[in-house]
Amino acid sequence: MERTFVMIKPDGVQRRLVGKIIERFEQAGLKIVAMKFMAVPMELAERHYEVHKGKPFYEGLIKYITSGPVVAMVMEGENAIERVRTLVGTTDPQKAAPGTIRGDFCQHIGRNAIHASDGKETAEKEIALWFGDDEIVDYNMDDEKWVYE
Ligand code: IDP
Ligand code: MG
Repeated sequence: MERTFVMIKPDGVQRRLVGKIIERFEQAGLKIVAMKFMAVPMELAERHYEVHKGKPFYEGLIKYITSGPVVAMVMEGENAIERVRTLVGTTDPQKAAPGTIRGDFCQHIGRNAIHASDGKETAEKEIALWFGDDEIVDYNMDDEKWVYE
């Protein structure tokens, strides 16, 4: 089982898409193991998007992500990192496939509603950045024997 960090960005919250977005992951058989609704402190935003520092969209990105509350989550499942990225769709919603979250709900690369970790190392780093160990819940999902062979 793999874990990945997922965040519904401020536009997702403001556009009342929280329920619809979470539903996609539940439908796909992913398991929520952590979740919180929060404003993003500037320092956390800067650390989260550290790799983009210096890029032309960086300042706007930090402004965007700190502009309103977000929903931060950890999802668990087989191959969860790649699975979640597939469900989310490509960065630019104009190029995102229909059926993906960004493809179905968004129009612009600067307002793409959701973040998901892009690899094993990033997932580990982001989960530790956003959640304390005591905020991640280990539990058995009752339908697991029907979701996995
Ligand atoms: P990702 O979210 O699909 O992993 P990244 O390339 O890691 O995409 O970029 C992080 C975030 O920065 C994007 O989700 C998007 O919000 C923002 N971003 C990336 N490129 C642009 C751009 O060209 N204009 C505006 N915002 C951008
Ligand atoms: Mg990224």
